[in-house]
Amino acid sequence: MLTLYFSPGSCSLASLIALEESGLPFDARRVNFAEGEQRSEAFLKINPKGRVPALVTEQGVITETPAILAYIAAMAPAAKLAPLDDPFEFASLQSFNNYICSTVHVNHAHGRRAIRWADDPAAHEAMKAKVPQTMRDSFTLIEEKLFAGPWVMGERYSVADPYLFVMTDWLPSDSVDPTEFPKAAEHHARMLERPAVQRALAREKASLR
Ligand SMILES: N[C@@H](CCC(=O)N[C@@H](CS)C(=O)NCC(=O)O)C(=O)O
Repeated sequence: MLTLYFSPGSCSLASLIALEESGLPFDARRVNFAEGEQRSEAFLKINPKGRVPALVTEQGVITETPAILAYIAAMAPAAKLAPLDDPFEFASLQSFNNYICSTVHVNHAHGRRAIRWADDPAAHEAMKAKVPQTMRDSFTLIEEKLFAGPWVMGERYSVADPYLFVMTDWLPSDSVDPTEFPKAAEHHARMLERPAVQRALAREKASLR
């Protein structure tokens, strides 16, 4: 049985949606950020990075969203969540997901976690002030060059879609209006209609009760 450690509203939602799409049996456990549980001794034994998502498998723990998403797709080939049999297409999917992980998510983190990169409060403010621009730059690239449509990779839905969904979901909190990016905004609305997305959001909500 797989166990996903997650926190509502965080990037772990992409992995939660992918698990819901996959049909794999899994358990989901909330890590309570408000209480700093991600830095607790017990959680650091699961993920020494002190972050979610972390996916516990029978072989060990997987961290980093692109790795978790690729693993879920590979473990559930019938769900067709990745082009597993085409090396170029698979690398293209990984390229998109790694861009989100290394750049888009990091842009966003500069607004909330600037303390990771500097000690000077003025530097924190400067990093925060830059977030709308860096998010806009990334979404312009996605909208104009990376998003094939109707799904991220084209005709076939893949694990890139929940990942983009989460980033689009964050835009208002980064002071960016998602409607500036019509393809991403329409994709976000279409994602909300998927039963797997609704189940993942319901799980997040239930975990807060
Ligand atoms: N590169 C990692 C980033 C994971 C990450 O930064 N997760 C955030 C939530 S979106 C987190 O756990 N933050 C807790 C903290 O910084 O204390 C991934 O893509 O999985």
